[in-house]
Amino acid sequence: MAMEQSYIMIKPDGVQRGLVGEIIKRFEQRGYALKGLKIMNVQRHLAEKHYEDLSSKPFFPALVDYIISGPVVAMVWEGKGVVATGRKMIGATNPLASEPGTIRGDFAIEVGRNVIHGSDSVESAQREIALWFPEGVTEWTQVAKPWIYE
Ligand code: DAT
Ligand code: MG
Repeated sequence: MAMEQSYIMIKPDGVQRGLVGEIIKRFEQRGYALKGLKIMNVQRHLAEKHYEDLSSKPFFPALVDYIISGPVVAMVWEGKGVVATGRKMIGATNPLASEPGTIRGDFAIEVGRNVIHGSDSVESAQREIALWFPEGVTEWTQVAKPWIYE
């Protein structure tokens, strides 16, 4: 059975602030496997599509402007429970409500500059991975798996 995957994206503020290594480190150390990784400038239509469920919200235009304001790091991480656990590692949407120890709780203050995106369900993860990685992701086997999974 294929392992669960999540779409994780370091937003422009996270890239500009030099948090890429720190964030990758946390997912690697947890035991998850990196299957897709690229830095890219985001076209407006891609940002709008990614957040299409929020298009009626008053903050939608500012959200899209923020996502296209600089390069993002788009990633696919794989492993047991990665969607829900990734969300826990990321913290609450509003960083002021994020627990210390989470990425937003350690590195952010404002909801409009909250450093990182993580898929909120397995279904959204599949949609987002198809959207951001239409070329597909890298197939490789994590040989450390028997030391991470029983
Ligand atoms: P999350 O990123 O935690 O999945 P979301 O999907 O509800 O949160 O919203 C997507 C992004 O939109 C979020 O990371 C920051 C922005 N956002 C959400 N709620 C907001 C609000 N009330 N005011 C301003 N920006 C908001
Ligand atoms: Mg969301």
